[in-house]
Amino acid sequence: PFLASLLSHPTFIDGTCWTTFIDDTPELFALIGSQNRAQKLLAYLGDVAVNGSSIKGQVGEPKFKGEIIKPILTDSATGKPLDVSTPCTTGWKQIIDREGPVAFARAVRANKGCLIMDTTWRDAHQSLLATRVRTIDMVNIGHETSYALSNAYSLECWGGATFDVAMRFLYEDPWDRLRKLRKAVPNIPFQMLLRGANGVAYSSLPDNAIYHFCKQAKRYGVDIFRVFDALNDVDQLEVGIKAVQAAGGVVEATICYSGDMLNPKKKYNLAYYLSLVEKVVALGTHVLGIKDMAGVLKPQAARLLIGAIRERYPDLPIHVHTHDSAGTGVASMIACAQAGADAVDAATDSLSGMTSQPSIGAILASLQGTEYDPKLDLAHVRALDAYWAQLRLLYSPFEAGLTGPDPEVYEHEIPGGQLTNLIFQAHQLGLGKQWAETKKAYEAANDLLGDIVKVTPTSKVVGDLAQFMLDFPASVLEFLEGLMGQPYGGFPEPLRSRALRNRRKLDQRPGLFLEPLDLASIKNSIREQFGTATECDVASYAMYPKVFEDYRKFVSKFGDLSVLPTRYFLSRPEIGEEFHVELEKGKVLILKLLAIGPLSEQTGQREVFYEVNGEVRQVSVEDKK
Ligand code: 3PY
Ligand code: ZN
Repeated sequence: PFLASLLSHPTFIDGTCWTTFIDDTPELFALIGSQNRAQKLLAYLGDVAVNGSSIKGQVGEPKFKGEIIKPILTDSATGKPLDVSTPCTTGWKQIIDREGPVAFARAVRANKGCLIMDTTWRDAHQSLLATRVRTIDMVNIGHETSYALSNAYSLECWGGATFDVAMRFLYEDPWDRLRKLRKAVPNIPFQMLLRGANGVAYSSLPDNAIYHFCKQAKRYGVDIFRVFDALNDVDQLEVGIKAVQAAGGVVEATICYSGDMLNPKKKYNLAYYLSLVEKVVALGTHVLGIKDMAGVLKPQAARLLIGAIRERYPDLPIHVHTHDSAGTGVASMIACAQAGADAVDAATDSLSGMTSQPSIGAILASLQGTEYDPKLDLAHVRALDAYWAQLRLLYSPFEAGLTGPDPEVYEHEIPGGQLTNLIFQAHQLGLGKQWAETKKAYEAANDLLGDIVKVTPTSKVVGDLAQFMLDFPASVLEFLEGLMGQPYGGFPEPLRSRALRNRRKLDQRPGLFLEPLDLASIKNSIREQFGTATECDVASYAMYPKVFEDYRKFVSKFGDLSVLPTRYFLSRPEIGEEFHVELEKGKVLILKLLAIGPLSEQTGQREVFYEVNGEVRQVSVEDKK
């Protein structure tokens, strides 16, 4: 009967794709294996009840345990609650679907205000909550979102780290997420982050894999593909661009912004960016993306950069991405809008700020009534945020413990997502000092690598080198400090300065800087500790204080073992075996191992019996096995 109803179902006959079919017609599948699934679910719940969750990265319990209250959107025309039982069906996606990517780009450019991409479903939680927000929590607010953000440029909801994390830590299928979200929000363009020739992975894949991936992504719901390369390597970027073109998606080829364009001493200047834009445009992009992954695009630089691109390419839509790490995100996005950007990124207020995107409410309020007005209903956007405010607390076990903006990002340039991770690690280790050092090391590692563009995966390269530099082996640090003398030709620079950071540098023999030892007080201290002290002891101590102390403690406990034949020093005798030890001239012990007693459960010890010069003796020994 199942097969019969399946085959006669109109959607099936229709030829609608299989997976969507399963999703759209759950009633047919409800019974299959439902018992099996319940059993498995119970097994999971039982496990959580006894052992707690084993989701990686979870620290403690959620701060929010009540029922999540869903917001009610008010129809501004009637003042009545909006009916959200079905999703909103009008939005920018209609233009993409009906007229294609080129027409969409033209319409975006012709649009008067500055549009908003909402990052709440991707970058915001990737940057603040370790990418842990689950599909169900987005689906549950899907219909409301379709109304509140119906005039948004796009909803970023896929790609970046979400793909990996969904499977690895949340035990979810990212494709299933895409399909479910698509169903809940049919009207707003869905945007994903594609790491150029790396796809959503951390290094290059064969071209056919990228083409295949983009085809599926487009098919199951992605409309706009933000394609970047972590080194702004145009050849790498081209693979992604071509793959999206082949899939029929909107190409948002993206250049990554690094450093400080306003500083003439820095590597990446306006000419560099303009030449990149020229190449990207030549490859055929529908929209130009500017990706400020660390949040270092200062308002003044934004004005200059966007202004210059706008002047050269009056018809090219420009979409700017940023992170609010320094606290200047809102100001920068307003500057972008004023300089001619067509869309900027923002996140719901409760998941905005710091390493996430700037607050959508703040940007809307700032642009409201101006010629750049994004034309979103502020009351609806606030209502959505009431939901996310609860969710932020529900996901509190994944908070990184950020406490405020970090304008030092202008120096260390750590991308938003990575900054959160590094802070989290430092907090977990309880190392406030280490955190300051990590930032400095990151900066130094970037310089050593030639001041590269830093974003996944190159940001990890810099981060890993920085960790390594924090942990230079002691011998290397001592050598570089000058404690072993001066090498011919001097020390290697800039390695020396960067490795030593705040440590001193000796450029003469180290002895010149050492305080003389107080030999008499060393002798006293040895005598106090161990009863006797000779000048030789003092000399030993001066060379190896710790080793000397450990040696003397051992001797205090076991005596002088130098007289013990090596055979018995290294292994135990057989039971009954007799052997001799000459303690001093003429003073010989005749020893025989008699027995080893059973392990005492109470003390964890065993009694060992020896015959010493004809007498039975016993010692208690802790069994360390
Ligand atoms: C990613 O690649 O995941 C990023 O968010 C880069 O900014
Ligand atoms: Zn980002």
